[in-house]
Amino acid sequence: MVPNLQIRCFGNGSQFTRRQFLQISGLSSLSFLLGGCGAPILEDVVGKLSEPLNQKFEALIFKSQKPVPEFSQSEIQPQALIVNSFRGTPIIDPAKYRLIVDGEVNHPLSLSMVEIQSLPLTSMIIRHVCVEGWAAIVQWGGIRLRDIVALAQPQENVKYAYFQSADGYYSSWDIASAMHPQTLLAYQKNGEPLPPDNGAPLRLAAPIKLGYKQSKWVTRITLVSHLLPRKGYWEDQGYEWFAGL
Ligand SMILES: Nc1nc2c(c(=O)[nH]1)N[C@H]1C(S)=C(S)[C@@H](COP(=O)(O)O)O[C@H]1N2
Ligand SMILES: [Mo]
Repeated sequence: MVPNLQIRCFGNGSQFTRRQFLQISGLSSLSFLLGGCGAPILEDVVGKLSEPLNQKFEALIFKSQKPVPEFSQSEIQPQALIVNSFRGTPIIDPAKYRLIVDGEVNHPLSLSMVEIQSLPLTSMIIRHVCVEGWAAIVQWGGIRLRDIVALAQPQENVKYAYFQSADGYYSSWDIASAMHPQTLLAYQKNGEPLPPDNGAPLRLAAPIKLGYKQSKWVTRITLVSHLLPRKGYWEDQGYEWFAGL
């Protein structure tokens, strides 16, 4: 199924086994799928990991990006997250939903929620901050965006990620922020399945950017080397593009 068990580590000449690489990159629980003879639904996707990531993205993943301190369970504010949607809640059939990952990548992806939910789950309790003057401590559960990006095999020159949403919303991020270990594509909120109003089936969640960068109902991620003229729904109306916290 996966013939290439060695991944060459650029730069220092050392080699990682496939299992070591998956552990380091946070994809360790995929490794059971590699040897299993059951029904590995991610067989096609996981097979792509047999190829080395390019040097730039290996550096982004291996370099320690400073994690933002998280809150405790008792600090969650279940009522504080105000639904903020510019155009209401789009109707999405989770069975038909696909997340498209394309652009300057070697392996464009089209992933179902079943596939996404078989990837390692990360949970974090962070503060969501909206420029309109409110904040909420929320627990988000989902997959690290960096794991999805790695599966798509981005080309070396990729510098930005564009996010398109089912309601017509759009935004763009610098690639370093997108690869941060606490940047998630979330499908859980406060331990429950993500409600439609909060972006189900899949939304961005991260403690490093303001609320308007955290696109709900994400349907397409496009990885590119240049920032396009349309930067984001709010960004194009004068809101700051980087919007870091
Ligand atoms: N697709 C989409 N994503 C969006 C928005 C939106 O209107 N559409 N609003 C943004 C803003 S301004 C904020 S503060 C958060 C609010 O998330 P919530 O509705 O889950 O509280 O979603 C962000 N993501
Ligand atoms: Mo917001």
